Amino acid sequence: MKTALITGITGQDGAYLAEFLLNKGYFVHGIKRRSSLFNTDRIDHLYQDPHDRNLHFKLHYGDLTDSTNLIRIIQETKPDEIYNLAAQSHVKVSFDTPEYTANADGLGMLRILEAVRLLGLSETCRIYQASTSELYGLVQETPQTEKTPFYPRSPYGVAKLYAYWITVNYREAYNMYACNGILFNHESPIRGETFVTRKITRAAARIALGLQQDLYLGNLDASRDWGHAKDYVKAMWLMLQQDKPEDYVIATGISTTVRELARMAFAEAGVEVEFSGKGTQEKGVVIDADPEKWREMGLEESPLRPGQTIIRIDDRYYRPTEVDLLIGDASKAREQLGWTPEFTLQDMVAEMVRSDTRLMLKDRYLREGGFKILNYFE
Ligand code: NDP
Ligand code: GDR
Repeated sequence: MKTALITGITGQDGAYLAEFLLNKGYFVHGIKRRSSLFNTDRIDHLYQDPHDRNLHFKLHYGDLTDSTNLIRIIQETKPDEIYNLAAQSHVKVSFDTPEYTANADGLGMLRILEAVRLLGLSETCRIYQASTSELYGLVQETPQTEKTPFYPRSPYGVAKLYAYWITVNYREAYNMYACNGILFNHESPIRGETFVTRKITRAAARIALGLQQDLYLGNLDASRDWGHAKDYVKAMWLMLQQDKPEDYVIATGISTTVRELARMAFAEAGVEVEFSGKGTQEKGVVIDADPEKWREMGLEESPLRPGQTIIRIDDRYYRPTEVDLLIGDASKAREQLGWTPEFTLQDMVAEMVRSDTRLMLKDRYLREGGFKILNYFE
């Protein structure tokens, strides 16, 4: 049985990858951070009692900023494969916490590589680094490939640039099997709520149900190559199953603006939106609401009226330096790994809106049934 160690197992990709590897018969170890509230929602369905004789899944407390703890976990678990997914992964937040982001996202990978090397596991342990299309930053060429020059535009991107190069350096210096997956944006119903896709699908569900009045966004002109996390974790695994370690771009090859994504998500929730105005004055206004959709949601009539403004701009969501356009060319992954995405953006947005609508309906039923959200101080 192969053994994998996943850092960042409580995150979106960690959860999908853990499930994927368990289905392939791996023993999966994961590193989770200690927090004052439970942070394992995304992997609770995979949890196994440590006393289970057929144990395949085990969590360890740890942090990428703590090398002694990483050394201990790697020594104890002796993994065949390490997937380094842990990171302070929010680009905007990295401008507020640049030093921490550099420590976790940049030096974190160095700590893992050094631990593997010092423990004498270089020949048996294969390592994946979660690199990112944010490395490209300021547009140099499109579509972006493994050969496109990097020009990161945020503390997050710069930290990930260090992790990218230290992975390449350890591969060349010590002959380690270490790969960078340069993954473009990928999303899912379990995406963090402050990333723009999930922020929009969640708001579309809430606004269509009358639980929220409006949605504030930042730069609607930014364009991203959005795929589905389920497709992308498969590519991570494929990269570690090759004869030679290499770096690969993983992307769909289609780029869509935030504005268009918002239009798609609201349409999935049965609300037709039209945008007008420029810059921070731009607005998304309701044109129509689909009666079939609002009846499906158990509403007698839509809470929305044509002409109502439901999307507004708040410049607090703008970044000091923006990445305007990402569009990836995954030809190398297609040819060498045999990887192609199965989900379209439309499929994914529909899945996310459906999932958020179910979550919001639950919320509404609880309120209507007189059950309040638990308030510790009441
Ligand atoms: P998430 O933000 O959903 O998950 C990040 C994970 O890292 C969480 O488990 C988080 O723990 C953990 N983590 C954060 N800081 C530390 C730390 N100091 N020590 C240990 N664990 C830590 O990210 P995704 O799943 O979306 O992304 C996975 C990786 O892929 C990240 O490295 C990200 O930068 C990278 N990436 C993501 C892309 C995307 O579009 N999703 C695209 C390209 C790269 P907790 O749950 O406690 O917060
Ligand atoms: P990104 O994802 O920065 O590409 O990083 P995010 O969803 O945060 O932003 C995408 C684009 O949308 C614009 N935007 C907004 N973004 C957020 N979060 N909130 C808003 O209200 C908003 N309005 C407009 C942003 O300016 C940006 O242009 C993600 C992360 O998962 C990284 O970890 C990963 O490396 C990259 O994708 C690839």
